[in-house]
Amino acid sequence: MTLVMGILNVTPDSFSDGGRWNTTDAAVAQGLDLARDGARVIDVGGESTRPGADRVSIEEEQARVLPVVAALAQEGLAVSVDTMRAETAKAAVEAGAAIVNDVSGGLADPLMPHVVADLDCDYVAMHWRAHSTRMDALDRYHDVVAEVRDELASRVDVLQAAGVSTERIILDPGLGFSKVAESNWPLLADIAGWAGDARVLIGASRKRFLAAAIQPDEIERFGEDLPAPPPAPLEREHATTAITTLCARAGVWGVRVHNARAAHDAIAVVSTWQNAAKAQDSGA
Ligand code: PMM
Repeated sequence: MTLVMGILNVTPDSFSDGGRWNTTDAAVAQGLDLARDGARVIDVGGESTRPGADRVSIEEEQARVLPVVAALAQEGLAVSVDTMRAETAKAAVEAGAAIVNDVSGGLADPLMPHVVADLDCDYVAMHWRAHSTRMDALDRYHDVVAEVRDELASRVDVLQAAGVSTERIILDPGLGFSKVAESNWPLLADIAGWAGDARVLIGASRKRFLAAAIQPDEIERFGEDLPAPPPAPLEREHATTAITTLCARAGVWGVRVHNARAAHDAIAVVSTWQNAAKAQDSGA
């Protein structure tokens, strides 16, 4: 069954939840709430990756994430650490994290594959081309599905060469990272094929590319047809749940979401439906 990874951004500036869980106590409370709502993994990040975001120092990143990782692990929760830095990954695993979620797939820090190889953890390799300040300049593809697959496959080669075992690697197409809105849909449409070969994680929650799909053409106000404003992050929640439902049906390993309860329920419905279908098939 598809697993829910709950997003816990301990940052002042993430696009959807920035600033809400800015202190250790607030972040830990939110992590516990996510788990109560059905998240099986809590993904703790201390550096925003929204387009245009500047990097934070390693000291600041670690001060944000390590106490939260340690507290949640102590509560018995499975924790992943959302970091591009090998040193932070190592410190977080030592504090109890079970997964390193590296949005750069090891590109941002050349030490990452070697450090992860020596740690007892899983590793999310996401498709990525550049840091937030440059990623929108690198969003051109001839064939987005083939290029993302190839670029990720070469990251897997590097990880394997450093000694990370294949079973430890989880793949993520990196929705919204160096991708215009339309580039994300062929990747999603192809996801069942990926999910057949490897564990796949999908992070679509409240992202901008969803806004374009659900945007009404116009709204009527005071008897006039006006262009509708683009749906804000919180207004993308139902679209996120639709993506979760389709991901569950496609057999993806996990979805990274802000609203764990919505994802949990969508996945439970898919699973119950699929079990009924299987029972019908075996009875036929
Ligand atoms: N997206 C964000 C951050 N971390 N990690 C993975 N593996 N996949 C993603 O798609 C991903 C990520 C950016 O979204 P956020 O600001 O809501 O955390």
